[in-house]
Amino acid sequence: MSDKAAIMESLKKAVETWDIKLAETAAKQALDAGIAPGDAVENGLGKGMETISNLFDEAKIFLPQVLAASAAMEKALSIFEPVMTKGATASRGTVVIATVLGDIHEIGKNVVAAMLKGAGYNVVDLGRDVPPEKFIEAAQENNADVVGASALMTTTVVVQKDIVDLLKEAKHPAKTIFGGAPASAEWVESIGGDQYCPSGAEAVEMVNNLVKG
Ligand code: B12
Repeated sequence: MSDKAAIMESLKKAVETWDIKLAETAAKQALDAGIAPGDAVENGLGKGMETISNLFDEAKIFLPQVLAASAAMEKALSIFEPVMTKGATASRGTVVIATVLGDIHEIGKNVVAAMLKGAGYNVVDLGRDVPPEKFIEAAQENNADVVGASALMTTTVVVQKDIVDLLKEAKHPAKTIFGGAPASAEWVESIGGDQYCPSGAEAVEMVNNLVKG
């Protein structure tokens, strides 16, 4: 196995075995080996989280293990984040982003926020469990070009529609981009949103297109 493949495997394994120490060392190794943080997140840590999702779906593991796996992923992300956001000039536009009301899943949103910062966007991250009104207030206060919202549950994805409706009501020109497991291109189209985004890897290009278009 090449060094890179071995490091990717360690990142995956760190999440799968909720090994915070391994997450830390593998993340540092990835940076030393010149692996792009986005690549490490999507193809290393992200693959580990896929395993965790599947095991959870199959009831082979339970919430405490998912939480532990999340902690390992967050440790590695905390090492990648400064590198991902370094050199950002914050001149390409402003993106307001958060996880919607009732939903505390924030790993995916954090990955996307870091990638957008790294690509030179001014990112206003409102956190998680954020009411739709707050997205609109932040869009107005910051003259946002794009509003992004993450929802990971079938019960919370409906809040994405409230965001579109409230932006229209406020006549705010920001474009919208939505992600998370229960969202889809069809869903985003049905609520009058502008873009569905399935992964962090595609987020920057999609936001670039929204800002241009
Ligand atoms: C990790 C996890 C947790 C962690 C979250 C830790 C944290 N700090 O975020 C913890 C343990 C806390 C948790 C709690 C719960 N969870 Co949970 N969780 C997951 C799990 C396994 C993985 C999510 C994840 O982090 N993935 C990794 C990231 C990198 O991927 P991602 O989120 O998909 O994001 C990427 C893309 O989707 C996209 N994207 C996402 N959002 C956005 C937004 C924008 C703007 C853009 C551009 C792109 C984008 O880009 C991201 C980066 O690549 C999912 C399973 C799944 N399939 O999603 C269940 C899952 C979402 N959870 C679920 C449930 C039910 C819960 C709980 C209700 C459990 C409980 N009984 O308490 C609670 C939720 C409480 C609440 N009110 O929110 C269910 C939801 C089912 C449903 N109804 O739809 C799932 C689907 C598991 C399952 N199969 O049952 N969970």
